[in-house]
Amino acid sequence: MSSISDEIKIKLLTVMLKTRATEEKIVSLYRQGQIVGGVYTGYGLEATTVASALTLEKQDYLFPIHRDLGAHLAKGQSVLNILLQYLGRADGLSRGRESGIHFSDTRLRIIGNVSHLGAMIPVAVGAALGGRMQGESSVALNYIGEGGSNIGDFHEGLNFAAVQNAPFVLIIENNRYAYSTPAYKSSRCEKLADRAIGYGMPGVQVDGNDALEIYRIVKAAVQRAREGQGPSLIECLTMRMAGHSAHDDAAYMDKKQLAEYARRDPIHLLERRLLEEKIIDRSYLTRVRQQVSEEIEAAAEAALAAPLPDPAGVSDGVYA
Ligand SMILES: Cc1ncc(C[n+]2csc(CCOP(=O)(O)OP(=O)(O)O)c2C)c(N)n1
Repeated sequence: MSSISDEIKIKLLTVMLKTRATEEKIVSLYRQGQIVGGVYTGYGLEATTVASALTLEKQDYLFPIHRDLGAHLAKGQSVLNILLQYLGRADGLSRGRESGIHFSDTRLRIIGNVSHLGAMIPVAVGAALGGRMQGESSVALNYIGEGGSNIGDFHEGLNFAAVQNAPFVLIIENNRYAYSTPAYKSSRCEKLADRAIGYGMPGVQVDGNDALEIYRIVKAAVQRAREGQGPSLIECLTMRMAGHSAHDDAAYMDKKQLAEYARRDPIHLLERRLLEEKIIDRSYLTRVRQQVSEEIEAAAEAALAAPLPDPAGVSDGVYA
């Protein structure tokens, strides 16, 4: 397999840093009462979401779920659009109709999720098939939590993808908890990736905190799909480093496991690798962190100053 260029490694780190800092800003705005509705962070999942989505080309479809801000940013979404969305502004991606979870951007081929976990898997397989029917060389990349992977749509979607040889890749974000339910209470599988055997497709388990390994594995699966060799299932083994959402204090989580994963923070792991490989130095790191922080502060200022939707248009875009 081809090696990862220095340029991609730096991009991985930059988008992961931007993801973490944007989510910290969103949580802070939520605590100030500026954001209403749920805030579901991907703390600890930055390698999984960013490294997987960064393998995509422009023509590919991204189907993220509720913890995948990193995937939105990796596919080219701006921090400003994300903040306009969370703040319910008129120029937000949902025109102020919704907060931070179910938003799309069809210009970037990002299709947001509905709340029903798993329900987007067959839809994403449909997009993969639709692309092929229209003669595109596109691939659809979709995500599901380890909890959501126990739902019927998971089975139907993957079986259909396999039978149709669809250009489709599904990532299971095994972050060990589905709300307060630990993974061992929702599945007896030793590895969730082994479920792929039942569908007749490749299934791989990967360290979900190792951005470079995820990039390699997902890139190969995406390439395979693009070349007409069918779908893949990839399980990223990682850890949700906060409660289910910003209103959840995570008191039920295993403190030892959290401490273990804190030592393996995906951003710190990648920083260390790039420093060791002398691709970056400490001053570069300080600079890039500063740039990210300035971009987020400027976006937050602009989004807070942007107008809310006009109440007169409340029924616009409502079908029934
Ligand atoms: C079909 C369905 N059942 C229940 C819920 C409520 N719910 C929302 S998120 C969540 C936990 C999901 O856990 P997991 O799939 O592991 O993803 P994670 O949140 O851990 O990333 C639940 C139960 C839902 N949205 N859809």
